[in-house]
Amino acid sequence: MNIQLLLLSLAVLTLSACGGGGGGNSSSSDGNIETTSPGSDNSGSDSDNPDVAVDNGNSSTTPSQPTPSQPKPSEPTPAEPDSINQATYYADAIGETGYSLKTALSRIISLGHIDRGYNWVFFNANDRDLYFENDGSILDIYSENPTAADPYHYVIASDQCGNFNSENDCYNREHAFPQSWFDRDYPMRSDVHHLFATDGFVNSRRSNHPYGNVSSASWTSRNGSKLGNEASAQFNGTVFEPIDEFKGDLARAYFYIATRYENRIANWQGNGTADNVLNGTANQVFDSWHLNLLKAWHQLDPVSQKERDRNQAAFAYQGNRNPFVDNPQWVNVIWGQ
Ligand SMILES: [Ca+2]
Ligand SMILES: [Ca+2]
Ligand SMILES: [Ca+2]
Repeated sequence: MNIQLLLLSLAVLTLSACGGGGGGNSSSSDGNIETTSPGSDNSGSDSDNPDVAVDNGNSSTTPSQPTPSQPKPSEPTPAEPDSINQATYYADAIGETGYSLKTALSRIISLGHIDRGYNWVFFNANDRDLYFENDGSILDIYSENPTAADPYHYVIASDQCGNFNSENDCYNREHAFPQSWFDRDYPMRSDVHHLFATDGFVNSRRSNHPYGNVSSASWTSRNGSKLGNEASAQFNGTVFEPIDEFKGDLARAYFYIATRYENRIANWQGNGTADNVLNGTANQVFDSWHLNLLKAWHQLDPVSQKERDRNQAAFAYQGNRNPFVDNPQWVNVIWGQ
């Protein structure tokens, strides 16, 4: 235990010491938002921080890059350091409830957050299938089939987008909370807690539509992710519905965004189509229809080992955690039943 705590501390110190690469300076303010050309995600901005790509590669505490078909490491599991962090990392939030808890958590997860820049390092190291096929291929929430063979697989790095015209052309990075909703600003744009490696084409179909429950699908991806009209009468518009396996993952990413960016998110309602899900407040943050949906998805799809591992890897990488992966009960403590 003590050795692992020491290693964690060293990891954070190491990240602090070499964190100069912050990518908030990219010149990619081209005005494009993710609704536009499919290839826009992989414009020049991806390669403008090569130094960041190098500096993380030799961190021994970042979950190492397993080669395909390598079994999951068995010795010090990520769950162990997690349990240490419960007592120390969240100490200042103990005793808080309601929106005061959210504010306390916001301070905690903002304090150590280092912007590592917009690059591929984290995704190629951590968005890997060690859970379903366990083959080390990209774990793509928009093409993974948890109960059967996947429709296609992506090889790390070599299958990065690239241009695409259909599914299975290449993978890029999905901003679960669309970039246009925070004006493509940093550190949100590079915050790995809401970024996921996904098929480029499905990503472009999702566009900046809110996540929601589809009543009847106008389009369905090969793993069953759907595009169509929202089923709830509270929202009249097109939504994107991921498969059940990843609904909770995405809901908890949204609760993270609401908490980490509590001091900014009330001002985002006018950005792009953000008004579809945001209510312009710093406390509730979301419109009721969307809050109810996120809470329902959070219950439907509880925290999995994949999320715990990814949260630990994100902590090692950018220095902060998703509190709702560590403490799922805090969703109700903050936003009510
Ligand atoms: Ca898979
Ligand atoms: Ca599968
Ligand atoms: Ca899940």
